[in-house]
Amino acid sequence: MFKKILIANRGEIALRIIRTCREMGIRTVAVYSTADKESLHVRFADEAVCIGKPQSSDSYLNMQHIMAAAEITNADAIHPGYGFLAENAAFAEICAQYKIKFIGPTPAMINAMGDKITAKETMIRAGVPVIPGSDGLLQSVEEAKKLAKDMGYPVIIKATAGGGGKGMRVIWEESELDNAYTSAKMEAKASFKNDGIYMEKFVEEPRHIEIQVAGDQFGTVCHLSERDCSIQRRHQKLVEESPSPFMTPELRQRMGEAAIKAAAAINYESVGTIEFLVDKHRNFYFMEMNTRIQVEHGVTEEVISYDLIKEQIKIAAGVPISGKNYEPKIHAIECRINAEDPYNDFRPCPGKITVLHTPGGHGVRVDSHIYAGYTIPPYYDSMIAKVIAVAQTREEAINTMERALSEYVIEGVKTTIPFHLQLMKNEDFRKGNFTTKFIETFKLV
Ligand code: MV4
Repeated sequence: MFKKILIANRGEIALRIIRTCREMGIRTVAVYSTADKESLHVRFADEAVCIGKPQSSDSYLNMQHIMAAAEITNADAIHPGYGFLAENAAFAEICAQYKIKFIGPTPAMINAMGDKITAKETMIRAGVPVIPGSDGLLQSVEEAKKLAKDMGYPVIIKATAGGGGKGMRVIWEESELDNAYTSAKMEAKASFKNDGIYMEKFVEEPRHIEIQVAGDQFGTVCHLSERDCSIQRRHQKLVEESPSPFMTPELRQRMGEAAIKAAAAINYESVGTIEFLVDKHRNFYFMEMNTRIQVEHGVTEEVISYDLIKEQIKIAAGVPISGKNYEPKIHAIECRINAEDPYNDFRPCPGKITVLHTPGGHGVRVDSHIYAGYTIPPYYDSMIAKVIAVAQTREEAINTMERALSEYVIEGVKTTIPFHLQLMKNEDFRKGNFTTKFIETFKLV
């Protein structure tokens, strides 16, 4: 097992990793920017190294500084968390060169899933259902027009280097195609330095359901059931839950098998997630694979009572997994609390937290790095806490969440707590009657 892990991240996920390391008897090294000097991850780690100025590019994305910190502290592994360098194949490669274990998949696995067309082709070969569309990259607008006509509108154009909505265009009729083609290509080039785009049939009002998987260094792959992440706003997830209210035992069986096939197709090693779009007829299609631990991993941890960070560290250290699949017997729901003003287009609200009371009690887990007197810096993501409510049934979990949110006091900055409180009372939400379009029409009062 590793003796010392450097955590190349900040905020709640850095704390989350430090906590598991402590339980496993592994020493920890925090890295921090000058803006994060007073952060809890710096205090809770055994050692801490400043890696640069506040801008991410100068600190949490600065590979040279992070490797220097790992060298001087003698860390034998690096945990990247999520975001920042978590899906950066070049970083995983540099770790290998330094003989420091990157806690995650190999660079080849990251690349196999990072390029969406490559990923899709791999999935077709593995027998995982994908959304019908172009055979690889679009070569011309004429080709795009012909394909769209053949498939029938609406269609969607996506960037092969994309993900998370950048470079995406939905096209409802032929007259929109020229513009969409050109602007998607330009946006892809500007965002990813790769202007490759492809086309798919547009699936209307789908659900986003993802399957957590784990694979070890010996070829064993298992699934750890699903999370429903349909409640999103501008491709930012707001609420995640497990089990999905749309799930059936039969669908879970089929999606679980497909997720295992997907991960096994690239000999996946580490924990990861297969994202699926699910249409109203319960047809499901591979969308992308996240080759990292995700923000919402705690939902799965609660419903199957399983420490995913511990599993990820053990897999990286060469410990075999059992290979057993898990399914949820209880219900967990997570609300992401952001320092944003939900009454003002979710505008970020960095600043000092003057008063704080954190909820607790039966069935409540709060993963957060904030404290009274903490100043949220303006340089990073605005997520400041995740509240997870756990109960025997979905209805009870929502009731627990409502109770927990109503106890939560954060003064000094605006937060998304009022938004979540109203969402938990919404009739359609309570019925499990929602798709990825839900938030577009949800009105805050
Ligand atoms: C789609 C789609 C409908 N049809 N692809 C959004 C982000 C990127 N990962 C893919 N996305 C979508 N791809 C086809 N063929 C709808 C979306 C989509 C979406 C997906 C999941 C969760 C929220 C979403 C919000 C808008 C669009």
